[in-house]
Amino acid sequence: DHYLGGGIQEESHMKNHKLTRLAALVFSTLVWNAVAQHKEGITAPELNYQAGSSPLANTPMYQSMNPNAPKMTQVEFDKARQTYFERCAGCHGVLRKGATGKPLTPDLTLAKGTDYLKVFIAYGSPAGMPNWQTSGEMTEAEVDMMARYIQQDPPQPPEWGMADMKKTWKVIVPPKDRPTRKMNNYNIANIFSTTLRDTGEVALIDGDTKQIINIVKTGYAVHISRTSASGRYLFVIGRDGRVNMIDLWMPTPDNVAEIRMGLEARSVDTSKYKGKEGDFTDKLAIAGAYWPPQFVIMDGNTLEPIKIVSTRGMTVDTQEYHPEPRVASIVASHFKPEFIVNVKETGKTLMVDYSNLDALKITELGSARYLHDGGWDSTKRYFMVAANNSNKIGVVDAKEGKMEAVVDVGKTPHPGRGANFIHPQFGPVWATGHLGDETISLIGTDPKKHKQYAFKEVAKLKGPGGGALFIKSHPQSSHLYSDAPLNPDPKISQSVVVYDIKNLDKGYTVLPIAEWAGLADDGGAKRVVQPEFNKAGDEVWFSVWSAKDKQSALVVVDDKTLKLKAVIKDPRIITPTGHFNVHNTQHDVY
Ligand code: DHE
Repeated sequence: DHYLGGGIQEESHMKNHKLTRLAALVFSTLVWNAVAQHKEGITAPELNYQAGSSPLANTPMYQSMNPNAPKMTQVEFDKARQTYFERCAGCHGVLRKGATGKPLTPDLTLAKGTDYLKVFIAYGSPAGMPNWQTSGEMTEAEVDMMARYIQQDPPQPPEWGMADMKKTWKVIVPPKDRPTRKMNNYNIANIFSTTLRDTGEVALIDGDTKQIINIVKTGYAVHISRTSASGRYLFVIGRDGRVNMIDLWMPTPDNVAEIRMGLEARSVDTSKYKGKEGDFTDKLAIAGAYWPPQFVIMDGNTLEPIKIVSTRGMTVDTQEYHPEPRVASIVASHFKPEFIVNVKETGKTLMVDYSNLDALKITELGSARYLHDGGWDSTKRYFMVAANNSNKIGVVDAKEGKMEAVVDVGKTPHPGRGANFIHPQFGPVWATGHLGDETISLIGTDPKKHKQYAFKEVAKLKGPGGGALFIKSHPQSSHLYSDAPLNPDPKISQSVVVYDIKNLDKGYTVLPIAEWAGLADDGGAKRVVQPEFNKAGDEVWFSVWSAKDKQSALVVVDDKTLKLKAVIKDPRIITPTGHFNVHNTQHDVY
């Protein structure tokens, strides 16, 4: 259970403590009300999202003792370190340099002292620090231990270089032994790769028949799947930095290569450029790590690591050194042989030219902190990336290699890859929902025919509440779907809203997805996550995500009628979260 996300963690930790749960609910509602109206501070959904457990909790680390820090026994230190990585690192950082949460380095904490820090940990703060003691999550003794721990020097997890990567690199089926043509009858362009988060697997599901084709072992707490440029290979990354490469041409699609490229990671993609500078279809893969802060470029056929690049460096605004700038979203440019690598803590977008890995050229663009997720506009020229702590969307022009604009949006934008559609008045727009408020921001993306609206927030739609993670549309659809799995109200987190693109003023329709799943009444959270279209663009798939020991499902909705089309239930579908349609992921259709 160490790797459960914040939201689900809340569910399983508290099931035996009804009172505690009530207190936590009251607290989250209070915090929500206190901060939702302001752009400062963090709301309960944001906290639930970011305070996920780090896989570094069990990694041996180098530790120096600070003679000025309060005494701790080795046992206390080890226990506190584990708690820190399970509960605190997501917000405060591995080296405690701060991100969503405040920096907690000894130069700051020693001056505050144990008593002050204990009050803060026990009671929390309106800016979003949880009340660990009064919510019943930590005892007074644990709070005291954590207050002493954060005055010690932060233990440093190990680096992970070429030799470590090579040791974990496996070519399960070498290219010469792989099929030379598709050896199955699946319509592979319509396969869905569904994350089974807590079993460390993906389910490959036939989008036509809705049958499970295979359950493939991957890294644990799998994060995303991406399709290679040809559509033949799937790349999957786990939170533990394990990359799996799945060949969809095999009689039963399965792993053909694997590597661990870091100790903690979230992003992977493959080269997509084909043009006058060469054909890089399926040639290279790239993965980005949270720890160590680095990305690696690999052979696209075998995952052999070729080039590792550190992201440590200066921040975009104050130009201070940051020792752990995590790699967030990565996309492959269609305009140039480039990967676009977004670095969280430095607030920089790196355009990595992969045409000559012996003379690597990187164009560094500064936008805002902390870069997270994003997607292309409909022309795939502009990459729209959320700078979540700054409440902004950075617009990267992949053709010209420059920052086109930085657009103010709502509180803590979280687009996933966002949604593109033609707005009746503003022309082509790209949309994002928000974790921190109930709005959906529409940004104009057509500088040619709709210049006055281009790269400005042209409208805000009102949704049911914050806690939104993913939004989706499709060129064949006239609907816009938005989830809110982290909203504290189960009525909202267990449903999605749909807007009629031609009639946006009419507001939204609610689809009770979790109810439609018809799951057992087992108290599971049943959070509805991530709308994803099939290849034809006439069906939308959703995960109904409950804890590991509860029933979950996938629900398929008919896009034209907005009626239930199918429910996929199977004992193997455990903690489904993201699901990625091969065709739409291959061609960046969203
Ligand atoms: Fe994600 C995308 C990081 C929690 C499901 N998530 C991403 C990306 C990053 C990221 C950097 C962009 C990858 C890219 O495009 O290359 N996610 C993080 C975190 O750091 C965070 C906040 C905490 C953590 O501990 O991991 C986090 N993410 C979650 C969840 O709790 C979610 C809902 C469930 C889960 O599986 O863990 C979740 N994240 C997703 C999904 C995507 C994603 C489904 C891909 C969206 C897409 O459409 O491409």
